[in-house]
Amino acid sequence: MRKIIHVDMDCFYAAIEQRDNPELKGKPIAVGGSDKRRGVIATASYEARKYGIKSALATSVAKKKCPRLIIVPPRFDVYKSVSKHIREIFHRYTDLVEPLSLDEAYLDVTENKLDMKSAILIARRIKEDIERELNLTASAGVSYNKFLAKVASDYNKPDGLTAILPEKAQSFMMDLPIEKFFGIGQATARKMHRLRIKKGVDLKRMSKIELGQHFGKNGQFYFDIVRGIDNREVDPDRVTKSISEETTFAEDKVLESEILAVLKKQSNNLSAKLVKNKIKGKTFVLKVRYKNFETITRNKTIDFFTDEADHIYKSIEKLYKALKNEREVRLLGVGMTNLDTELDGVQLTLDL
Ligand code: DCP
Ligand code: MG
Repeated sequence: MRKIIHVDMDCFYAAIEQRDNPELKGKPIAVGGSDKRRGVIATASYEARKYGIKSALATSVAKKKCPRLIIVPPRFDVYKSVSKHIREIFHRYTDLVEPLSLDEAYLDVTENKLDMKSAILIARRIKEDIERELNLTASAGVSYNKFLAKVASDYNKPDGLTAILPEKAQSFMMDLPIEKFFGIGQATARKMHRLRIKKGVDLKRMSKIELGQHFGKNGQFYFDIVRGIDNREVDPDRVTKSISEETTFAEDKVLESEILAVLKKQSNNLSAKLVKNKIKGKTFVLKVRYKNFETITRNKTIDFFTDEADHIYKSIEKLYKALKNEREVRLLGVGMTNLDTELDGVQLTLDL
């Protein structure tokens, strides 16, 4: 039986800003772009979350929800250095650390550098290290696989420490809303709700065949996960899974010719990034955010890996034209996933 910990910092950017500026403590703050520049919120303090302020919300909308919200511009250098420090802390316990983003990571502590038996104790020590050395709090989850560890860290935020022991996993899962299941995003959740799947218990009633019919390959994964089965390993060499270019406009764009020109430029930039990092990919992603902040993505997979701007643009152009858009667009993005870095096991540090 493995011992997996998932650590996730609380209100990461916002907590750092409140730590470094006492005037912001106890107040509703959000880190993000200014409403004057059509910015969006990266994250919000707990005081602000009460008003429904959350990641990806347009700052202008956030200010309407909470007029005394304080908007703080991001300081990515500081977040990166904090991130580096927490990773150093993780590595005191194990080198099997798989970062998922700046503020979260999986650790496999089945065997660990301090020969500690209890993963719960290790999680507590990590939280204490973080608090003492960085004056920030993290939430941790402990279990026997990645999925359960992640669900556990989210269970009691902030400053939480939750363990899901094998004998408790089943009952825990039955009550879990399906939105919290790994890999189930908003669209899948809506589809599940239509099928009257609301919680783990409903999901477990579905046969493997039914799930396959409705959700394809992912159905198999959901079938396993609701039974507490997740054999994914903690992979310290996991590389970036996607790479993208995004632009938010100062003024909305409607003209197709103008939009395609932007997409072409983004395809060129993306290609340059891919070439620079010696990466190729085969799934192109188009992202469009409309004036009303509605955001859609469309993707297309080709059967070979490429880094060429022409290949990228040709697919992106088709995807865009298929939208038959006449709406005002505030943001465009071009991205690539299904990268060949997932094949060769070489760790890449991307400077994005
Ligand atoms: N972030 C972002 N845009 C998003 C989501 C997150 O820029 N759409 C950034 C800001 C967050 C950080 O990534 O501080 C970590 O993301 P989390 O989802 O872990 O959110 P928080 O750490 O802010 O809050 P929580 O306490 O819920 O983990
Ligand atoms: Mg976090």
